[in-house]
Amino acid sequence: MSKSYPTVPLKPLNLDPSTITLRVRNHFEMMDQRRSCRDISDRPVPKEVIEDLIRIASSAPSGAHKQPWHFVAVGNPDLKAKIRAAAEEEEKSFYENRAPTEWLDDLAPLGTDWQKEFLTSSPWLIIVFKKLYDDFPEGKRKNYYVQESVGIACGFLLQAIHEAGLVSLTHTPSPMNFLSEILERPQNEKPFLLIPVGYPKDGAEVPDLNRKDLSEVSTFL
Ligand code: IYR
Repeated sequence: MSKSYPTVPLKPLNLDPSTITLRVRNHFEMMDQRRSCRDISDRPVPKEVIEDLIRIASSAPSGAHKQPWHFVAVGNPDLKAKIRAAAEEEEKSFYENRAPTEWLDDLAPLGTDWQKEFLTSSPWLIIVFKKLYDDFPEGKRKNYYVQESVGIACGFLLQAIHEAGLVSLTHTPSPMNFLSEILERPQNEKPFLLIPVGYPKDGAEVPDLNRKDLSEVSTFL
C-alpha cells in the first residue's frame, strides 16, 4: 500500500487573462533588460539582500524536493583574492593554450579574457555547489536530477538579482575544483557556477547583442 503524505491547499491567484497578459508582458520587458555585466563596482550590498537572494534561489523546484544545492556567499576580501588568483591561473591556460580556435572566435564578440577583476571588485561572490548526494550520519542518500535542479535554482537567482536592480554574470572557470579547496567544502559538493553580485560600475558597457526572435527559439503546434 502506498503511504499518504499531508497536503495543504494551493493558493491560486486566479487572475483573468487580460491581467495575466499584462503581467507577463511587463515581466518579459523587465527580463529583456537583463545583461551579464563584467564591470561590477565595489559599492557594498547588504548581507540581508544576499540572504534573500539565496532564499529565492533555494525556492526552486528540485528532483524529489531534495534541494541538492549549497550557496557559499563570499564577502571576505582575502578569500576573494585567493579565488581570483586561482581562477585567473586556470583562465590564462584556457585562453592561451586549451581553448579551441572556434571557441575563442565565439567568445571574441563578448570581449572576455583571462583577467577577472570582478572576482575582487564585487562585494559578493555566490559560489553555487551541487550536491550529488546528501551525507547524513546514517549514510549517503542519493539526489536526483541534480544538474537540472541546480540549473533551475541558478536561473531563479539570476532573475532575482536583476529584479533587485543589481548585476551579475555566470562565471565558469574550468576546472573549478580550486573552489572546493579554498572554500573547504565537503566531498559530496561539487562547484557548479560562480556568480558575482553587485552594482554595475558607473559607465559600465555590455556587448551590443541581439536576442534570437521568438520564431527561432520556439515551435507552436
Ligand atoms: N570560462 C571562461 C570562458 C567563457 C566561456 C563562455 I561559453 C562564456 O560565455 C564566457 C566565458 C571565462 O569565464 O572567461
